[in-house]
This record gives sequence, C-alpha cells and structure tokens, in this order.
Amino acid sequence: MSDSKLLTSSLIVLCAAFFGAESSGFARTSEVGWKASSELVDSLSKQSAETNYREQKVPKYALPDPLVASDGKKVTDAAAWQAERRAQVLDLFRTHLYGRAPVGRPKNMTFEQFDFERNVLGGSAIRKQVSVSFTGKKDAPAMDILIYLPNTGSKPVATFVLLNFGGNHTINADPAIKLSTSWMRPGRGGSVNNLATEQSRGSSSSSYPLASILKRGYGLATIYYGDIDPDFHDGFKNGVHPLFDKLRNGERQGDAWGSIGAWAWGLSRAMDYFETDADIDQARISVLGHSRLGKTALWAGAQDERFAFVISNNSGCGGAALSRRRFGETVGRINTSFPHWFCENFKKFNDNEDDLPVDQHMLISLMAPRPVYVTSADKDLWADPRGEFLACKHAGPVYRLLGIDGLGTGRMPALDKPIKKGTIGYHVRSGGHGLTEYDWQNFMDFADKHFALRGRK
Ligand code: GTR
Repeated sequence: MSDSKLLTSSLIVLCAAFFGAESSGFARTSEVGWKASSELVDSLSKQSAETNYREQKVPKYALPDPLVASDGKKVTDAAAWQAERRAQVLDLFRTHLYGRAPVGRPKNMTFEQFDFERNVLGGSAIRKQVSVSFTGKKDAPAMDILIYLPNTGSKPVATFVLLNFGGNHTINADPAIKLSTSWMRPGRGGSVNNLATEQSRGSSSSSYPLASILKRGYGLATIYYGDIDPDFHDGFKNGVHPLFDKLRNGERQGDAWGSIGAWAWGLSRAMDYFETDADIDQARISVLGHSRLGKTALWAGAQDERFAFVISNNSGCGGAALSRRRFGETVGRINTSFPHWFCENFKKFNDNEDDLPVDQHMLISLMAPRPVYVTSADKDLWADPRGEFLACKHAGPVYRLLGIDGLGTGRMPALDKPIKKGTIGYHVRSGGHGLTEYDWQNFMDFADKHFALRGRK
C-alpha cells in the first residue's frame, strides 16, 4: 500500500472511531460493520409503504439517560444506582410498558413432579416433568415444566430456561413428553381446533439443540407459554390474569399487567421451582427467549435478579430494539396487532415514542451487573438489528458505573462476528428471524465465560 493510501485509510478509521464514540444522548447512525442489504430494504419497503426500513429515514432522537434520576440529579455511583435509580427505572417500565404483576410467589402454589426418567435420549439425559399449580387448586391454571439434565458430570447443573411457542412436546420427538392440552394459536403445535396434535412432536427441535446443550454440560427447562396465558386478546379473562388481577371499581387499570407481564411472571414461578430442585444450580439459571418470548425473557430478567444471565433472541420492538428509531415494527403497530401484550398505558406512545420516559437501552441496563446477550438476524429488519445493537451500546454507562464493561465497543459488528468480550454480548447472524444452533453455541460460550469468571463453574 502506498503511503498516501495508508494515510487515507488511517484517517477513515480515525473518523469512524470518532463518530462511533458517542458522548451525548443523541444517537448517530455512523456505526460501521453490518448493514442491511439494499435489495432487502427495497423489497420490504415496496411490500409495506408505512414501515420504515431505511436508515436515512430514522428520525433524530434523544435517548433518556438511565443515569439521571427522576428529580433530575445525576447518578454518579454504584450505590445510588442500586439503592434508588434501578427501582425507578423498573417502575417506569411497569407503569408505561409491561404493567404490574403480582409480587412474589403465590401463597398456595404447588409443584408436582409427574415424570422422572434417569436414562433418556440414548442415555445422555435425565428427564423430569413438573406441574406447577399457581393456586394449588384442582383444575386451576397450571404450567408444565419439561426439564432435561445431562446424565454425566456433577450436580447441580447450570440450566437454561425458556418458554416455547408450540407446547413442550414440540421441542423434541421424545414420545414421553406430555402432549400439551392448552389452547394453541393456529399454525402452532400442529393445532387443530386450537389444540395440539401428535404429529407436531419434535416439530421445533431445530430451535432446541438438546444434544449440543447436554454435551456442553448444561440443562434445559422449557414451558409452553400458553399454559400461563393463551396468546390472544380476550380481555384478560383466561390464563393467570383473572386469578391475580387487582381491579379498581371492577376495572383493570392502565398499568395492569399484559400478556408479556404474565409470561415473565410464569418464568419467575419456574425459578421458584428450581430453588427446590437439588439437581439444578439456582445460582446459574439463564433465562432466554425468542421474539415475543425474547421480550418476555428481558422483562423477566429485569425484574427477577435470581436469573444470572439474560438472553434476548430477535426480540425487536418492545424487547431489545430502541423504540425511538421507529424502524421496522413500531410501538403503534405492535399495540394494534397485539393489544394484549403490553399494559394499556403503552398505547399512549403510539406514534409518540419521544414522550416515552424510557427506551429499551434502559431495560438492558436493568440486567447490570449480570451478563446479558442480545441477538439480531441479517434478514430480520422488522426487529431492527441496529436498534437492538444500539440499545446494548447505550446500556453501557450503567455497567461502567458498576465497574465492569458493557459491550466493550461502540461499533456494530460485522455479520456473524459476535461481540463476546464484555458483560453485554451481541451478534447479528446470517439468515432470518429464528432461534438456531449458532445462537445457542454463542449463548453457551458466554455462559461458560461468565459463570467461570464468577468462580461458580
Ligand atoms: C411478530 C411481532 C414481533 C415478534 C414476532 C414473534 O408478529 O410483530 O414483535 O414478537 O411476532 O413473536 O414471532
């Protein structure tokens, strides 16, 4: 390379570094690294004129600062964050996005292990199935937890927990998994008349690479999300809402929990169970979720600090993506398509994102100092990969206040080049919306690293 070319390329790197390093609350769009394919942007834009898929059309916005308290004072030390500001941020998300769920473990909740096998999946695993009755009453709503733990190695086992979309029986072809009897969305769990069918056994197994998970020494626990609250809008009459709703003058309030709030609450009830199971390492539970269940995993992890590691896979709007970017799915769009997911108050921010007292970087900051990993997919522009990355980046100041690195870089990485050096992990992978073996391998790498760092493994 000639000297002049060398000089030019060094200048480009320097400029990129300068623009990539943000000091103000104003986000810049000059990150390098992954960029959406222009053909994909053109074709998606043609399909839906009202959805923005163009980076240059992202409006200018200022993000709220997680480190400025409600009284306007700057939060300058870890103690002030832990003692006051963290609770304020959590409360803002409860009030304006996900709503308020009942606090703590229900008094009469019971656990019943209805299946235990020591040598399954070719001898590689132990299988358990546990029914959690939320009120302890017969015929009341209950959820089934399906658990696989490695048959070799020491106990207790670090375990990943995630909700699934089609019933526990869809995650593996193991014929002993109880076939779900809960309501199914059309197209899920092989549903006929909204009920699961035998044909759907193992139909989602590619998203649950059990053999690899067990081989790396981890356990897997999963629950059908519809056991907790069926995913359709019925005015909160089914699932766990009517059991615990606090009505005022017979009415639900603007900050009453929606379905995401209920699903996240269910994950905490699974955590209550893990605390009673000597085979599961309750200090090393990772909560994970894909898409709407990625939004749920983030909200569960934000509220319940018993989850040691929190993972969002392609969660997008209302999950890891910054709402103010209005890129792909927007607040107005999600509240119209899925009016039951968030609390009623969130609808005030339809086409009015700048008035939100929070943005999703603050949700990620609630995981601090615990590790969190966020993924995007190259073709999943609906979920706004860059908005997901930027939320991770802008959660960084909270991690740094607590004395640890967030992402450890301000730059959007290249495709399939995970960032795993800090306490916030991120990747944008080839392909579309989905949970893949590649994603899992990266989650396990991150878990290996952080659990070992903390001297727990
Ligand atoms: C879409 C929704 C997204 C995402 C996804 C999913 O229809 O717009 O927010 O959550 O569903 O859960 O699969």
